Amino acid sequence: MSENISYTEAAKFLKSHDNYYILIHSSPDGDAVGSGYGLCFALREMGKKANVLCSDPIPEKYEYIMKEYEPQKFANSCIISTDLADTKLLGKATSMYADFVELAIDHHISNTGFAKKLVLDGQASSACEIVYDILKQGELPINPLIASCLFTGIETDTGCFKFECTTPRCHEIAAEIIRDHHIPFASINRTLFDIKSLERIKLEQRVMEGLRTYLDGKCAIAAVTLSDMEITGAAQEELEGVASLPMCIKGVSVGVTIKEKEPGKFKISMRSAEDIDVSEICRKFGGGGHIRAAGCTLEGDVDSVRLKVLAAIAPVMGIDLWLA
Ligand SMILES: [Mn+2]
Repeated sequence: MSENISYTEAAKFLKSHDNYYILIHSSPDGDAVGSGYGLCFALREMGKKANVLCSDPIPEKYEYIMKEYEPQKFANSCIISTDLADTKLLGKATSMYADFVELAIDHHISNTGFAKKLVLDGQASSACEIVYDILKQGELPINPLIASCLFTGIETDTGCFKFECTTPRCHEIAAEIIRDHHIPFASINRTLFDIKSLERIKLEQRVMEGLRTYLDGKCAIAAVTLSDMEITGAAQEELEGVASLPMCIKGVSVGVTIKEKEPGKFKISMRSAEDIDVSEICRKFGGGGHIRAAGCTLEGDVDSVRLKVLAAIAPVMGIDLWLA
């Protein structure tokens, strides 16, 4: 198990080493990208060497971050992670570092304690929020580029300050960032939340067409198969946010998205609007996450996976699946 350390201890740790590899989870989202690269740029500002390692390509929309990044060459690195709850999420290309993580910075209460030291705040909206406060409390550098990175993760993990995890602190940090660093927030917002590729729009159309409600209309399930991806030409990294589509339907309190990752292997994303703890449901399938956003992996075909998921959700909602 990890030793829990404070933000100031984490800042001290970051000052005390020279070369860093920063691990983030595969299928990187805004918080993984923002916290990983934000921390990387801060370490470089401190005169350290640092690279971010991710098993998957970084989605194109984060180009405003990636255009500032070149990998550096160095040896003997100290391995740290951000936004990584479990080393199982590392993916193939970085899984060899799983047992060597010195410091994890995370906001998932489900963090498995894989790192020697852990900064964990389950109340924080995002890993970016924690990285920001570590940098602030440790008086470490924050420049407009670092601020843009950290703003990104706070925005994406709070769904633009809409989700339950949004706190006064999120708004305070956003305010500090806008006041002190003059980041181009309007253009970042448009890039993150408004602009979609034509392929993604076509994929959304297909997903919406296949969207069905169950359990008295309280549960909605959407599926994205490999053939949907092929027909529309959408790339895997363009799937971010698809998981929120089933929740758009009035009356739905659990939204499920079934994404085929490889033939017969499905990533399940669950979202809930009310007091239903979807992380509890996902844990039954070996997954985890937050109360209102969680995930797991299931094998089979779309229909059998759909049934498995429904069978797990129905009792939690107090509905008999066979009568619904
Ligand atoms: Mn996160």
